[in-house]
Amino acid sequence: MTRLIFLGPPGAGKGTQAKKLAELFEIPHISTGDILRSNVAQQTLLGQKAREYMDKGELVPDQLILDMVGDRLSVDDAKAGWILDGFPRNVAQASFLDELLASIHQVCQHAVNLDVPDGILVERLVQRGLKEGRADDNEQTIRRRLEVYREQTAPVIDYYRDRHLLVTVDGDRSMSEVTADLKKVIQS
Ligand code: B4P
Repeated sequence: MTRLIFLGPPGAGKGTQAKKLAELFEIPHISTGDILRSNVAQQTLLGQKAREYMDKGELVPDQLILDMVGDRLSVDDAKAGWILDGFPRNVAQASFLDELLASIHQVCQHAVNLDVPDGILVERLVQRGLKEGRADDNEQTIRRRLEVYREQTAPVIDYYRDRHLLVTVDGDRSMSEVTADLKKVIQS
């Protein structure tokens, strides 16, 4: 069964690839960033609280994220598999996920690390900011998101390496080349 975690810095292509693969394998694409942005757009209480962190490029506090993920993984469609995109983003979230999966008798197949050099990441996100007007895609916030990634999210890579679940894929290639490699990972 396909149950994947997508790791990698902001702009590495997690959202782009997770969407494509979830469609191909007919499983839900669970993006904590998308869920948060939809809460911000609908001005829910969660959205109002999350927005101040997102706009600064900081992680939204764990207590707001963990229930959100627990609720989403308990929806019926997630029984057929899932791709988690943007979660876990720190070691506390990773260990929460371990406990959650054990409690619902599921295991993760792989944690995929999409590897892309910093210069390319900034370029991609600045371009998206110009095109889509996302509030956190301006250069100052992008630099902070990269710092937060190095401080808090990069240790999650070691967490999954230690558990022999880590697969690293070169994300600095065309979208279709990256997709082809990820398909191989899923089918391995
Ligand atoms: P996310 O929504 O997860 O955003 P992201 O890390 O910037 O990556 P995204 O998936 O959008 O970009 P992608 O790489 O696909 O997080 C946003 C914010 O939400 C965080 O800063 C945080 O505040 C909060 N948050 C989310 N999850 C959280 C959690 N678990 N805990 C706490 N806070 C959380 O693509 C980027 C661009 O590159 C696109 O324009 C795309 O078209 C382009 N691109 C992709 N692949 C390419 C390729 N191969 N070649 C050229 N361009 C490519």
